[in-house]
Amino acid sequence: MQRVDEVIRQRLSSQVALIDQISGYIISAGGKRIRPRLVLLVAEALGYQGAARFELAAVVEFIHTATLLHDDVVDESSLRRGRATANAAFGNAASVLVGDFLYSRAFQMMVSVQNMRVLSVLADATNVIAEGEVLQLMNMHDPDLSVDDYLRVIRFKTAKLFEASARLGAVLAGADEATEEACAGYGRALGTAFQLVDDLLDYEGDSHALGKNVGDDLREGKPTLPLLVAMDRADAGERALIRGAIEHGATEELSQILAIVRRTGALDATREAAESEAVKARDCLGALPDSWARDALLELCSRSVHRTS
Ligand code: GRG
Repeated sequence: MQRVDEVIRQRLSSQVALIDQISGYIISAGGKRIRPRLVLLVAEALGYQGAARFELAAVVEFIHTATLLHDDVVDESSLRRGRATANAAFGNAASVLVGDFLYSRAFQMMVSVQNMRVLSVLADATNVIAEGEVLQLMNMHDPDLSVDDYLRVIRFKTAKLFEASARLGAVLAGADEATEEACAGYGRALGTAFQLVDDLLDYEGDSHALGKNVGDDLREGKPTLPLLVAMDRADAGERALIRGAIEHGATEELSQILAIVRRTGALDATREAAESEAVKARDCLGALPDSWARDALLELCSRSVHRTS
């Protein structure tokens, strides 16, 4: 990961001062670097030791960071990684454009690996991520969203980059098709678990630990699994309250709705859904030979479900 950080630092540079400033601002705030870890661990587990793994690990972190910059503009978020979001600090236009810089820099870097499969995996992944975000936009303020449609959004917007990261490790290692698909399946299930927990933490998390504001989903009228389950289990009056909050966004009813979400066991149900995705992810790892890297991939499954940030 130190090598990945070196690549990130080198490739961030631009002659345009504002790009250096904003991309440095968001990248230096850290982040968990889970997606690059997936590239490195899968490559390691399959015996690939070449330098392209560091480049591709940095690529997925750049793509992730570009999506965060864009997402915070779309959601009008003000806190990320424990500090003011780039849009709050530098404005929407600068955030979107520096997101574009990181995204296109990622494409320059992936071309340098000179592997058509790598390009194909990343081109498909970024396209699906953008589709997921547009789907989510279309689902805003819709209290009748089905659980399947909700799951589709999180598979697209979040799980796809996890899937691509794990798949890239296998592609670099020249794995056979079945092994590559198992790695991709691992990433997809892990990413789904990760986003389910993200949506859970928006209700039960702690803003300080998370480094971002809790309650934003409800304020925005975003129908995520905790709300969908709570609506299903609540009485008629409570259901009407939640429907109204999704339709119009809620600020005053926040604590009342949180109490309903807790009482109906919707948070436990969301964690159980994440747990069952983590089990799927674990099962996929049966395709990898025993190694410390495989053990680390296994550990990521439980960490993703029990995380607080
Ligand atoms: C630029 C390809 C491209 C698309 C733009 C805005 C957008 C379309 C996509 C946004 C997708 C998105 C932000 C999904 C949420 C993913 C998520 C769970 C982010 C938080 O990830 P962590 O917790 O963050 O890994 P850290 O800070 O630890 O890196």
